[in-house]
Amino acid sequence: MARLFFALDLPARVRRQLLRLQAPVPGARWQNDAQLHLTLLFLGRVTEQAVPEVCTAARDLPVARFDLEVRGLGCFGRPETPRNLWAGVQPTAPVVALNDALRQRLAPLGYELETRPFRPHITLARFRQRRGSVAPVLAEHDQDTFGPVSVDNFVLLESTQGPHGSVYTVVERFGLRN
Ligand code: 2AM
Repeated sequence: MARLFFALDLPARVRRQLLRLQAPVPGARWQNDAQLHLTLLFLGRVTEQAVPEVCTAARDLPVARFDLEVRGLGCFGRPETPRNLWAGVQPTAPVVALNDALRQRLAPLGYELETRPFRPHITLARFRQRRGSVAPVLAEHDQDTFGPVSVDNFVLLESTQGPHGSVYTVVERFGLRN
């Protein structure tokens, strides 16, 4: 079994800007450089035999390349007891369209896809026990911009557990239309 999800990776200069936010917040497990990404569609556990059909389904999507800006911060949960601190992207519409296109291709294969509305975000820190407040980080940085992203491809990533948290490995990279 492989734990798989589709994602956008981010240019080094954007990752560098995001990593500068790291501050000593109690309970925070900050994502490292190699862990920063934007999840497009989470599949969960997929058998090794099914990986080729997942890749086939994601090839040649009818979606054109687009430009984004990584901008703004938010959290899931209340700022005083967050689950997750994240950076946003603008505009969100092309990312939502890419999520839709992937869902249309993957749903017929029988994967149980997330039913909650898709909210594009880049997780910056996770909070194990919901004890650290991100209110000061939000107050200082929630209007910050972290740089442009020219999106001409996306990836299927496999997630495994390493000694320092999740390790993501590219299974396949998929181009978008010009
Ligand atoms: P998160 O960053 O909001 O936690 C690898 O775990 C990636 O898949 C992460 O970006 C994570 O989102 C996302 N993910 C994990 N479990 C998920 C689920 N059940 N539904 C949607 N996305 C999920």
